[in-house]
Amino acid sequence: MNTLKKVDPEIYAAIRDEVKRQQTHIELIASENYCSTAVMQAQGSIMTNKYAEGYPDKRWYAGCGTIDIAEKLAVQRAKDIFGAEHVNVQPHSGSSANMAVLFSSLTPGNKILSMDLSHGGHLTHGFKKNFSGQLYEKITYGVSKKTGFIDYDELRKIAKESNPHMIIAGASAYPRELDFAEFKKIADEVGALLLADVAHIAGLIVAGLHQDPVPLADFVTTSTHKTLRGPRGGIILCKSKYASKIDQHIFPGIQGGPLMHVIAAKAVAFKEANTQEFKDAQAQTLKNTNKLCSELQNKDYTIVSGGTDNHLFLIDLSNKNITGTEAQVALEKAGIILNRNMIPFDKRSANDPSGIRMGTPSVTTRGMKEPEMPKIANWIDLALKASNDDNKLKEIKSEVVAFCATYPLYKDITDFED
Ligand code: DSN
Repeated sequence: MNTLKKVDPEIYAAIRDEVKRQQTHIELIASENYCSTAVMQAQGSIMTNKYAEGYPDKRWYAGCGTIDIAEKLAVQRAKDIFGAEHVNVQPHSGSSANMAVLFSSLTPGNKILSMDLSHGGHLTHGFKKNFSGQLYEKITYGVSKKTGFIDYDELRKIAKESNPHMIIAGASAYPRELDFAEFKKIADEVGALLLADVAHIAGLIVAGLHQDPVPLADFVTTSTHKTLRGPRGGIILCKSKYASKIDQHIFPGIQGGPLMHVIAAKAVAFKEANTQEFKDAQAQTLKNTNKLCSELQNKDYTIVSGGTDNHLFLIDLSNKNITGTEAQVALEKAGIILNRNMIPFDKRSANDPSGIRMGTPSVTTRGMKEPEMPKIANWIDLALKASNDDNKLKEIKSEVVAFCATYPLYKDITDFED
């Protein structure tokens, strides 16, 4: 990055320091991952220079020949890994993908039945300050207070009482498998459209390790950078009958020129996802999450729903004399990165909730396996117990940094000079 260093030393330094941060911390944010160098090379390419409004072979500007090759590859590869009838790879994010689906099928005032935010739902599923909550009426379902699992009987009851136009199956902080077949049954019973937002679990679905909504749902959306391990972005999968409506609602509906460098990077990620190596990594993610979760359970931490079926879990800290925010801050001082999170039926606010969320996609990509999970659990436990002791947190951090050095990350792109 010598050119960048000369042109903009401040941004150069920020990137250099971020590389160091990623290399020296244990990353447990469930929605993050480390994409490959090949993905970043495509994303950092000259495709950023090209305007390509429209779709392959139907562009508004000249000079889109090579751009079309990239977008066609991205679309075909996404179809291959998900088995989808139609794919739009242009959404700039998972939020844009959801916006286009909602705009394509609902009119303002229509009802959306989606998961309560504090039970694990997402902002774009009808949160009052998000476009989705401003334009549509949100009705919520949630998890059972007793089990922490989605209560499908209650969901059916709410659906029958409220007659929603659309049901959204999907979550940002739900540690259990989503029963898409049951969602589909309920949607059909009340004549609602079904949107499956699989942002968190897309990689697991591609690997055949989670129930697949693609044959069932009218629309499936996902961001591309979580378990899927691509560049930051989104895609929409749908049945052929919705193809032109979806395409029009992305462009010209809510977006202009597609981010062609990102679409090229998505194509690379989808190629990588179509390998045994990717499937093995997804299986290892499940093993690692399960192991980390049970280690913390053995250390007397309360796990929401009693465990996990996927890449993440939530700890309820309400019996631990520490809030989610305090835990997040203490853990960062110890070199462990995760996020505070509301837990179902939380008595505290979103700003300082009772829980923390963690997941293992990043540490798995880094090469860590089950034997490493007790070490991480131990550091988490020590840091939470010493949350007010900066010296102890510093001591833990030095162990974490030494540990991380044994799992090299982005060695091929770290020719930074100080
Ligand atoms: N912000 C993401 C997450 O952390 O789950 C969801 O989009």
